[in-house]
Amino acid sequence: MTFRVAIIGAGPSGLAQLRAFEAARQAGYKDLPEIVCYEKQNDLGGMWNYTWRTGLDKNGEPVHGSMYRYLWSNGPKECLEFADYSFDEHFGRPIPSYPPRAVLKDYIMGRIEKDNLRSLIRFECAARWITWDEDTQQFSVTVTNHQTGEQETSEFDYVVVATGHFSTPNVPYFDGVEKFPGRVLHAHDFRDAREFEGQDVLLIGSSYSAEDIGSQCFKYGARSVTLSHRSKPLGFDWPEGMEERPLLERLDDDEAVFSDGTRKRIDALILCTGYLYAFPFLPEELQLKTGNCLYPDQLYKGIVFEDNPRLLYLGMQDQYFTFNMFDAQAWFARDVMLGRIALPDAAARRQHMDSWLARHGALDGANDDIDFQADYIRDLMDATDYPDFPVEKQGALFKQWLDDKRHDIMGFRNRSYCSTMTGTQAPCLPRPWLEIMDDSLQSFLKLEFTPAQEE
Ligand code: FAD
Ligand code: NA7
Repeated sequence: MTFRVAIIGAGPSGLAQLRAFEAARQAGYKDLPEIVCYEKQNDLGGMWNYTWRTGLDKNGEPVHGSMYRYLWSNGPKECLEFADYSFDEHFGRPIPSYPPRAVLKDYIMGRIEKDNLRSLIRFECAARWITWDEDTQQFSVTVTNHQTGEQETSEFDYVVVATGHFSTPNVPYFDGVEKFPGRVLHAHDFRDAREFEGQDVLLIGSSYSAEDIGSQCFKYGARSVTLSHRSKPLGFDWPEGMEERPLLERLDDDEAVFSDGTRKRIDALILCTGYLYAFPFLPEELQLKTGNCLYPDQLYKGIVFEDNPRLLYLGMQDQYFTFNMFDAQAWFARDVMLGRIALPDAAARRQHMDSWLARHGALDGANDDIDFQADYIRDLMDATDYPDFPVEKQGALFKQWLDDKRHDIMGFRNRSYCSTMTGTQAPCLPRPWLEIMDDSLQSFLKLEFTPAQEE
């Protein structure tokens, strides 16, 4: 009898799951499940589906999107390329290594449209509540269908949670914030750097969001950008007008007071303080509980939920690798659901998780992190027929990327890399990234890319 799979979310992870089953269909696999993918937005692409909205969406659902205008890929596209759908295939010619958001969204959508997978997605259907019935061995999935205004409940044998984890903001409190006269927002609600033109902006945090939103504000004309860190500074050689300070201690009217006693007048405060994992549609016993890390506990192979192996999570790791890691996970999850990969018993799964967690605990720095995530992907890939790709070479590109950033934080996006999938050397942008203000797909594709220079 056909079994049923619910996928929650049509971002890159959920789409990878759809694509994995489609690849199985095209390869002639028998006994494929009936699949329904529920997506609360009105289009696919997840984070890459830009929205100007903040707060609640038109249906009253929390806005998922944390991406902003003028966002360009923060890592080389060669490290996220799908093994079964290259950039060359999609664009028909080589493009530079750091494309803007709309270009990457176009690439993600291309693979899905090619296979006509859109029809499997139920848009504007927000997962509301999911329960597991021990007797029937099925999940009951209730969604609010905002197109009809009705709640719908259906039964499924497997649930794949692919709802991302960079959407629910972590918002710490700082003394004096309620009397601060300027704008206070979390990175989740940041949309357009031009809003801060001519302003003195303070960002809290020292990770990707602080680095990139700070750079955006600088690029689009902020008077000054100050980055305040809790643990350690980003440590880049920032251009004049950008600086790092220790943690914000309090706000004294429009002055920020830092833990070293220094002060700075500011116009706006942007909290780049990360995100919380949130699964409000799951009962507590099915919720993954973790902070942002490379190997969340409770997930065998980083995917299969410990207490209920019919529940699968995709994309829950902190991410160097993204799209092709989600693919490797989705192919593995698919083969678990198809019974092609037999799960070991609970004790063996626990032991396996413990061994990876021990290794995770011993990681020492970004290069180790990259190797760890590459090994994780290799482990998954070796278990399925996802097209083998040189993930270790992509790891080497990531290490090069780290060096490029250290060398020139405002110029690293001018660099170009060679695709490990096709061997294509990416061309360069015709002008430095810092001077290209328009990030639309149309204007990007009209740029006259220049051949990469020999090193
Ligand atoms: P998401 O893309 O977050 O998609 C989750 C989907 O689930 C969404 O469509 C959402 O609407 C849906 N959903 C959520 N709740 C429900 C519900 N209850 N019911 C139904 N549907 C639901 N990665 C890179 O590779 N390069 C980058 O340059 C890069 N930049 C980033 C910049 C920002 C600001 C952020 C926040 C992330 C960035 N990332 C980047 C990482 C990004 O998260 C991944 O590339 C990717 O989008 C993760 O895919 P996902 O499908 O796991 O999650
Ligand atoms: P991250 O990578 O989870 O980083 C969160 C940052 O916020 C990190 O530097 C934290 O400091 C800092 N933080 C968290 N809580 C606080 C408090 N209370 N006070 C001060 N600083 C705090 O999230 P990002 O948003 O940067 O990146 C997430 C994704 O978005 C990523 O994949 C990008 O591609 C885009 P810590 O270093 O822990 O001391």
